[in-house]
Amino acid sequence: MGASSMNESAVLNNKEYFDRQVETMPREVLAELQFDRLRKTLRNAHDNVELHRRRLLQAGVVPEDVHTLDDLRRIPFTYKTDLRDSYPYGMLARPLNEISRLHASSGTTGKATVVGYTKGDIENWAGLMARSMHAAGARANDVIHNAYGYGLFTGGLGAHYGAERLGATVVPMSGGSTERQIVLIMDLGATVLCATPSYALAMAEVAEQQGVDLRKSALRVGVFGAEPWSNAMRCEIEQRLALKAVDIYGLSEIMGPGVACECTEQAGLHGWEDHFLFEVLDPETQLPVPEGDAGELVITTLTKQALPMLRYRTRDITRISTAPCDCGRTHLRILRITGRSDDMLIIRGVNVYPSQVEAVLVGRPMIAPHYQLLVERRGTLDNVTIEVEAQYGVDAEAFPSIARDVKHHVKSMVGITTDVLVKLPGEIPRSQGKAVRVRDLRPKE
Ligand code: DLL
Repeated sequence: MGASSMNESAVLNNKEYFDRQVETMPREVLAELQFDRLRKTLRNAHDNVELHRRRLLQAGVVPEDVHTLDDLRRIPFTYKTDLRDSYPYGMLARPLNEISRLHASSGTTGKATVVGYTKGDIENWAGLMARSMHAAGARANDVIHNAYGYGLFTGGLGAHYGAERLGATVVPMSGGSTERQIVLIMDLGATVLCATPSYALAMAEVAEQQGVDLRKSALRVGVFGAEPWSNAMRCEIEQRLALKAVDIYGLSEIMGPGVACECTEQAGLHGWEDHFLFEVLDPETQLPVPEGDAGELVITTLTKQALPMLRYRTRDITRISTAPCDCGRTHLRILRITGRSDDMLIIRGVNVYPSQVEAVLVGRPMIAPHYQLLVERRGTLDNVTIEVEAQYGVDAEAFPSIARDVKHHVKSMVGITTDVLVKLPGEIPRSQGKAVRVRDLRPKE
């Protein structure tokens, strides 16, 4: 059965968008489906994308050589730089007249990466987003307030199409105009909020300042992602907004949001294995790590037409589990994305991700859950200053003891010595999309 016909049957058989046959498929059957789709993907990539053909040739692999899923190891990797180098259309496996949409991510350096979708790709994406939202607890009778940015970023339109496919009512809000977002959440009776976790928190804060209690809103579920966030942050958001906060993952190079999403068990994000192959590799040796160990997530698409990706090096660091989930879904779980390997700081020999510091900060007494890490070079050593913010009403006299408390806990729980600067309420910039957690002032090498 093709992916789109499966989606249709899901809609027809079950008004609530849950495809039991696919989502609870025995893992052996899932592996057969993956293998079949991998062969087709390899053909598509080999026949239609010069870069993949050349790489496969160099590796001495023709698509027919792949006889089991383990043969995946023989397939060369694809990197973000490949997309940049073939800017804008060099990696598309379809001519432009078959491409119905483009998205792009700006990134911090160099040219944007452009990604393309056929009509069929958009259909599959909407289906996977609807599946993700359903797993998160959203239903056809929900009002979904979508505060992911609309435009070239995949968040806005990805969630929008998913919400429509689910059969829900979607409010296409995009990011920004925070006061207005709050008015509309209350007035339109939104039951599901889609946003980055940092923006969800910024909304809670603005609402509190306006004297609006979002805990009394109809919000029930939050579908939050696009940036790393800690469990401490989840607890904070759940408490401030009185909803169930669920983690959603994706990246534009692979599709956009909906590559993986938590179910209501909140015990890791189900990676949708009928559409993607997931590996976790040691970034140095490029060999698989034992299940449960941390490594780099590498993804191969199985159904993408316009932009097939072979072993894409996401740079995202995570762990996976194939253990059964209490929800009954058999698709593996990604156990939270700790961060990107590019964001890893090495402070006097200790590897640290901003999210590890966040886990210590959020929920500590007298500080608000907003922070930035300032990284500087002092002599030959890197130095980190953690900028935290005092909660409203905290006396400045308490700042030195707050700083000592934070410094002590970061040292004992993360293992790095830092400076801590306590700022006044509201001084740390709030995000409307992906939060900036690190300001790196080290000289560029
Ligand atoms: O951020 C797609 C998305 C939109 C996902 C809305 C979820 C919700 P990009 O802009 O291409 O796409 O950025 C992808 O963001 O490689 C991760 O580093 C990071 N990321 C995305 N989701 C999560 C998450 C979208 N749940 C990059 N946890 C990825 C941690 C995440 N990091």
